[in-house]
Amino acid sequence: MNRRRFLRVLGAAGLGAAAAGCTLGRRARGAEPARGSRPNILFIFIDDMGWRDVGFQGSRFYETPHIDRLAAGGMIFTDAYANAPNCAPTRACLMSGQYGPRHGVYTVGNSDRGNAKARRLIPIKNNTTLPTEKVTIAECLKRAGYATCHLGKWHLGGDDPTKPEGQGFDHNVGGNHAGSPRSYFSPYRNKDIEDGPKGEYITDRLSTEAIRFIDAHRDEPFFIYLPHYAVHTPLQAKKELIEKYKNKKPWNGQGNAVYAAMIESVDQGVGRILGHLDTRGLTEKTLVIFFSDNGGVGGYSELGIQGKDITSNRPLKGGKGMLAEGGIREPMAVAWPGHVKPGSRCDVPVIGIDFYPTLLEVAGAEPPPNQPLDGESLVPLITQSGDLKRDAIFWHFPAYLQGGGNTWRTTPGGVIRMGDFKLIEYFEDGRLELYNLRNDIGETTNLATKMPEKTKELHNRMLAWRKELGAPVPTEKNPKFDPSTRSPA
Ligand SMILES: [Ca+2]
Repeated sequence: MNRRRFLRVLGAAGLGAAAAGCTLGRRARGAEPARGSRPNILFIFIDDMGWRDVGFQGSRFYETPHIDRLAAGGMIFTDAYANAPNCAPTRACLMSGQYGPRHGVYTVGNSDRGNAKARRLIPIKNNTTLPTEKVTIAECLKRAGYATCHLGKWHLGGDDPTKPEGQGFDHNVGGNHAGSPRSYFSPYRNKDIEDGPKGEYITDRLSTEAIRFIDAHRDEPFFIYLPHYAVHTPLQAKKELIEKYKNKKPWNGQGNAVYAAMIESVDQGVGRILGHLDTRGLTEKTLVIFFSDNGGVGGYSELGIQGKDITSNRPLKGGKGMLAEGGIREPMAVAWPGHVKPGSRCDVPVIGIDFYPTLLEVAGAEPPPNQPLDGESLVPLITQSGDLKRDAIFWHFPAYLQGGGNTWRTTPGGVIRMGDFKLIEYFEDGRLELYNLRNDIGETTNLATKMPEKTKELHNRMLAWRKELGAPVPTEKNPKFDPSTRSPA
């Protein structure tokens, strides 16, 4: 950390601070990057969990005491982002360490979703599997001597060699091309997980599988990637937990008892796994990451988008499928005793592709030789020993995601976050939206016309990035477009 930044950080006070930085307290003892010490890695990855869906992000409806304890024991990232507003592209970026234009996984399924007559453009074709020539983070860790384990939702290919087993995972339970479980209760009707006793709950089962893997590999470094099927639809939870929330007073737009029970099952599993690491004396040797793949399903009705609100990401705007903060900002915490200071917070913008170089660094593993990595290691941030080098992070979403009827969660667009500012460009008409997230986290005031120079600065930076990556922008008009389906932009 340079002196100027250090002084700014000293003057900051956590969430809502005037300058971005990682702060609170002194640096942890022995906080140098642990190259060569090879910690175990436990990556807990929740599906569709919103920024406000856990206690440590302020929810007073959902109860997540174990996740909150994990977060309190490490660093909370307030400005952590998924690489996309939906499942598969975020996962492709996470596994490859690359932005979407390098692997072509931009969205889930087809890029031309929704009513054809309401689409002005022909979107860019989407890849639905992660190309096998990509060297995944699991492959790198495996080569470095880690035992690798995938538990839950993969969503990047269902046939050999695109399944987890073909992409670097020694062990896979439940992972294939499915984006959601046919049933949360056994029998699961999923060929990649053996059914448990009738009525077994898959979230409990995946937590148990993590504990089994820990026991089988306690004497060697392990990488457990635990992408829970929870809390994606279908909304199915254990009866006794649903009861608990039925009469609880809703808070901030959060009030769905079944969803709350699904979150509590995740939390119980986190408690069991962390308790088991304790029992085995492995807590000090394990880096734990908690993260989600896109925003919570909600925030639509207040924007006139047809879709069912399950949760609320307020004060963030919108939810899953949108380029607004509600679609991409995620709850995130990192714990690593002796390296990450308990009770620390960081408001530097970070993004899913950063985990690949982060895990390489902590594991002392080599990067793949011919695969540019677009993220930056977060080790300087989590150990409070330095800054990131980049000036901005980007999203590229050249696809349509429908709401109901002729409404859209998003039309094709691109985003840049640079410092406190965020610029969204919609490709249909070149419309630009500029927000100052530092004082307008809810993206209520578009500053594009009020701040033309700032707008131009961010737009030019995003154009340069697109050029560098060869990011395809849809320009071809859709001959089926019927203007009567759309109000003028
Ligand atoms: Ca998701």
